[in-house]
Amino acid sequence: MLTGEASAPEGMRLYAVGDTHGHLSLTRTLFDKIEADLADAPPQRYRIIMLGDYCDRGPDTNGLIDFLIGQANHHDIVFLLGNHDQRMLDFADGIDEAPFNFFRYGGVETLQSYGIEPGEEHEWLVASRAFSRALPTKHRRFLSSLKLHHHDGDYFFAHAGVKPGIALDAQQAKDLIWIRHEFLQHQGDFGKVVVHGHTPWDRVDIQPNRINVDTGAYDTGILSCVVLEGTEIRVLQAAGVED
Ligand SMILES: [Mn+2]
Repeated sequence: MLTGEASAPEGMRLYAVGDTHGHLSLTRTLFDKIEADLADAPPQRYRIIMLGDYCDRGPDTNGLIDFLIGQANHHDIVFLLGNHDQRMLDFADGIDEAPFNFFRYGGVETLQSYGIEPGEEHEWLVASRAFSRALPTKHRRFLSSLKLHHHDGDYFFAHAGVKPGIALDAQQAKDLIWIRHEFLQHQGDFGKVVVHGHTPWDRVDIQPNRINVDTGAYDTGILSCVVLEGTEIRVLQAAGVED
């Protein structure tokens, strides 16, 4: 199934939001736009799919996770797992096999948003224990509940993508949250159109077999959402500079 032919379920509008990376204010603005879009032309039903990577890099992972947990009371939302979210949870549990990667890819900002002084990389276990104590139970529960993939109609949603040649329902976790080139370079039909984030692009990238919604909010200040309804594809964006 390819874009243009692929359809959301009858009567259902889907909103898929790219990597938010601790940017609370941009995420709030985008949710305002989604709510305005819903009010403007109410669908029979709708669902919001968050494509993962809620933490790291941006200034307020703590506030963003609070906000997202709260939004689940107002909307039908599916929260997918990103590689950064998995690493955040692993760091809090002290089981990260490469803790330095947590520091080097935006984890310092995550720790600071929870009031933890990161300290030196080689003392990571101290920060890990402090983080574990500071992480609210509801945040830990949120991170532990994130899903690896989701599908609605002819669309399949995963943080990073899928491994070509493997059935969508047989994909491995590491590919769903980490894969890049092998997926991005694949030209063939995956069976459903894969909607993903993970690899920042200069715009929402609508390809025949996949749609990349990650516009690198932490770097560009642009957070994007693709709106899928019938066979139609639209884009909503929030833009701004934070802190
Ligand atoms: Mn990612």
